[in-house]
Amino acid sequence: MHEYFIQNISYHKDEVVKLKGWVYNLRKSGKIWFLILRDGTGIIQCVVTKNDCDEASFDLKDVLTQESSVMVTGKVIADERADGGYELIAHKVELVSIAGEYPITKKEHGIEFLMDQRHLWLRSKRQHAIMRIRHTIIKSIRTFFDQRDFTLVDTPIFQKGATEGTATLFETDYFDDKAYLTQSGQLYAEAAAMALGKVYCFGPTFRAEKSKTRRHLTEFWMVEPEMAYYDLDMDMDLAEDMISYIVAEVLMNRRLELETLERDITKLEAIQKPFPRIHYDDAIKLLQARGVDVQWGDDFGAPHETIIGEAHESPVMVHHYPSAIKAFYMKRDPADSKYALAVDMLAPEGYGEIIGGSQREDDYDLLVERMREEGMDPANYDWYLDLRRYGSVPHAGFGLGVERTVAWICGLSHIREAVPFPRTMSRLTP
Ligand code: NSS
Repeated sequence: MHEYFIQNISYHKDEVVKLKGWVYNLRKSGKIWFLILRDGTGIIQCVVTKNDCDEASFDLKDVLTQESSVMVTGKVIADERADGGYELIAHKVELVSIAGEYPITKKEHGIEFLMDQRHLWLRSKRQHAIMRIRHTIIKSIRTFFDQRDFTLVDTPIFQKGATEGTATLFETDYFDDKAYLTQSGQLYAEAAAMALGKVYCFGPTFRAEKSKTRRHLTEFWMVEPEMAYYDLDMDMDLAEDMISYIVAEVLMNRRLELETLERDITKLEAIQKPFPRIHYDDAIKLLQARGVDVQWGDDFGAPHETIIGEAHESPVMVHHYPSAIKAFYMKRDPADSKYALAVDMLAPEGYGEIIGGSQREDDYDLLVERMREEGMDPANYDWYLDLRRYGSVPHAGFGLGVERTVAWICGLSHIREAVPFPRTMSRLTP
């Protein structure tokens, strides 16, 4: 069986091929009509005339509607004027299914309407481009880790406790017990790193975010590498290498899609290693110098991250945050325990935090002390504490939010377009 796709059409110049897809648009002018066909890989113009095709095919012009499904057999012709450089001289058009009046038209629609129609909106050029870039980002993340001998370890979605604070936990019944949807696979990835050295988990994570912002989803995808015998500097090196690799892969493989999105490609090309590494204290000074009302010890919000990120062309890594504002599992700096060996990577152009990571607290007593400070019961984390009882080693890792990365690389103004079917505080459908 041979299948033909629009994206590979240049290999079939002057051949007769059969394309299967949907009517993207239709233009009629008397003895000739044009069927703009999309097949999921691309869009091509099919020229339909009485000379080249049978009468039944020609007459479909009065029947076909936007998004009707059709199969078109015809000859591939190179034509410089055509979008993509090729068009199809149709010999036969076969109707598969006629589409009812399509809700999404050329006129401007409001965002809530489009979100309600998300299952159909995905067929648009713009959403198609975003989904293909998302695919390339995910694929390049996997390739990056696979090439470095990381083992993929899948972590559970039902969990007994919090990793990133109790405020954003989603609770669910679990037979006679309660369970929470995972906020992060990290604690399990740490266990796996003690077994396999270098691992990563990659899956959906859930947070009951009550804030409606352009950066928050309640369900998002995260990749979390975790490495035995890594310190904070090695962790930052890896994060920087990974982001450079992702951006390079998208630039190499998804130019057309970036152009469809009218992305300023020079901004992505400007991303070069080494990324700036800024101590938290210096980030505070930078903000204060710009007139921001912020004190040592404050956590950064979106406006702060935007200002720090906009000061540089490449993503910025802010490290050594005060341990009081960071998670219990982060190692305190042995040189000065008011700092955590933590890092956040902030994307340029105001996109804010895309990565959160740290060296982990590998000392049993200090870890228990931090848990108590956070009001956690160490008994609930006994299995996790075993990792410090049996051959504890320095180790580090980070988490990259996939949708924030997609939003930044695609240049989207809101995270909701970065995932096929977004989940937010106010959206559970479609
Ligand atoms: O909370 S994080 O900063 N860190 C962790 O979850 C660690 N346990 C990761 C690790 O070290 N293994 O979240 C990591 C990233 C963050 O930088 C964002 O890019 C993304 O996850 N993130 C989100 N994306 C979309 N929506 C929401 N609500 C969200 N929260 C975090």
